[in-house]
Amino acid sequence: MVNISINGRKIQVPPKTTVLDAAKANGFYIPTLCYHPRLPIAGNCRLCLVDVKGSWKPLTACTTEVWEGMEIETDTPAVRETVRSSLAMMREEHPNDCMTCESNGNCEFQDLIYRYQIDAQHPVRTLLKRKFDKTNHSITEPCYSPFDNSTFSIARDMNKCVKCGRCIRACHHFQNINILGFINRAGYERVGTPMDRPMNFTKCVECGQCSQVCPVGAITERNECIEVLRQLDSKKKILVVSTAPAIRTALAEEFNAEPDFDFTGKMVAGLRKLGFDYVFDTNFSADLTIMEEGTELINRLNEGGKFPMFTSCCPGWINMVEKSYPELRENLSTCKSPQQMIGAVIKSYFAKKINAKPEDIIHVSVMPCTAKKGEAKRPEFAKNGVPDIDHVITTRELMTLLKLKKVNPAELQNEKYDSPLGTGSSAGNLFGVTGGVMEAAVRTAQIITGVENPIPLGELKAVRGLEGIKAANVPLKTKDGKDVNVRAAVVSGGANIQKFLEKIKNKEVEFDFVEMMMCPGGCINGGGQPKSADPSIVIKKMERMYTMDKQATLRLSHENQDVQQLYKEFLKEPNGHLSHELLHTHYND
Ligand code: HC1
Ligand code: SF4
Repeated sequence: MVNISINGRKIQVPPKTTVLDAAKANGFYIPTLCYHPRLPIAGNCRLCLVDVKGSWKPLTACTTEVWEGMEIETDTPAVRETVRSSLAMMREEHPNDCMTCESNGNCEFQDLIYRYQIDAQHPVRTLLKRKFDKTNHSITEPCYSPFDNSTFSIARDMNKCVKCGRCIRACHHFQNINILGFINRAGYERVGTPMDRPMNFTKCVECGQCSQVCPVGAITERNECIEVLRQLDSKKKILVVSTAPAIRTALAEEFNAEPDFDFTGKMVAGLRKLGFDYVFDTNFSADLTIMEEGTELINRLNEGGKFPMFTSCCPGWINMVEKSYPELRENLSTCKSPQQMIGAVIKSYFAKKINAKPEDIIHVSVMPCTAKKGEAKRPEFAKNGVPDIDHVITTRELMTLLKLKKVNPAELQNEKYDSPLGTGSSAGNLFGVTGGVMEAAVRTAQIITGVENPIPLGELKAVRGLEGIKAANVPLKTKDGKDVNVRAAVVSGGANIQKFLEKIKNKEVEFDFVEMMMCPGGCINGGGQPKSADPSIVIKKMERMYTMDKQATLRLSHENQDVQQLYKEFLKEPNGHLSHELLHTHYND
């Protein structure tokens, strides 16, 4: 251990601890902006300065490791004034539109401005970009377009950017897609895309990991709260909401529920209180996906087809294939994602059941993901101009709606989902965590193909956990009763996906069935989830998922009675004619 003192208090910390970590672990406050517990250190905002005895200048706490006998002061007048002047400079460039900013009340920069009492001293400057006139003289004029709404998923307002660089590191470190970087120089430096193109003209997959770590409101999801509020208030249409697997665990964390408390009933009650007429479960259509995708896999094994077969429920992954790996399109399962399956079923089967026209129904899908917004807007997911999903809101937007309408789900009694699309198995719920789609598929496929000793529930441990690339061998049977060994893999996070595909391309590894999720850890860590400074939040959500599975009575997708009823009354059989029309899709050039 290393002996140090902070503000006169003697403490011991392990060697190689940074001053910032030592201070945090012992309850001392040091301001930060570019630091994020899940990202590599950058040390570029210069806010975490501390005075260290013997050093002629203040040091950045996030980049400095402790040494024996180090004497640290975190709040000297000099440190305080330096932090204040850095903040004042940033404040000078920041717009004054907190009242309408999506991050109002949940903004790290706003918190710092309050804490250090930085008044607006000067008029706010608009973002500047150096241009050259015909005589090649440098002139300066307002930036051509600081806003980028070019995708349906992500909004960027570079006027609000504080240049912390977190988004750049997230896009690089988690996804290795590298869409964002600092462009221009000196006073004109800002975050931009390659060639300063709008995001939809880049290889951005719309995962939203950049928005997850943005400390202000510079990168956010394309917010649809206003449209949803309008629908809720006007009550002109039949309002249906469906909830993704990873929403209930996220809300449980946001409302500090006990680790083994299932928050689903309270979430359903909260959504009814907001004004939705029907509350359905995307876990239902995750089970439906298992029926369709499992059948597709078994058909490919029996009749031949492209291998490895890749799952198709993650829209970030689909964007990545279409933009960067078009040669893999035929390897993708043709199944729509559970979001789009429930969308199609609501506007057909359910609409018929309640004698409504598809256009009379407004379907809002609550997702932990920003790319789901873009997915819902694909032209192939609309019929006669009526979209299967009308609005996708992220968990963050749902939190905003609950706050605006003063609904606190934690205070409500548990309520049940509506029928007939409200039953979901815990296998379907596992879709929300990396490895979960594989686990659910294996459970059902082993039973349906008649494997003698199926892996006991919860024992397919090789696909559990937060590792980026996982593999397992899964025994299945072909239709003529032959034993086959399916080589399964599970990959999450864009950086891992790229490494994995490189290995496949070089024939270093071979697989038959692969689950792909763009966000590291899967949807529990989606780009639309609430921002959190707790680095263990993903582990907590994952453990909740597994606990919910252990506690559930319905743990197999094919035993879902609502799914069985849908086939009996409407679809007839998995991969049948109507299923193909409603539940399967194609991929774009
Ligand atoms: Fe997901 Fe999925 S699990 S993609 O991670 O297949 O977003 O939660 O809803 O569609 O079911 C996300 C989560 C989600 C779909 C399902
Ligand atoms: Fe990168 Fe994802 Fe952000 Fe696009 S949405 S810039 S891919 S982190």
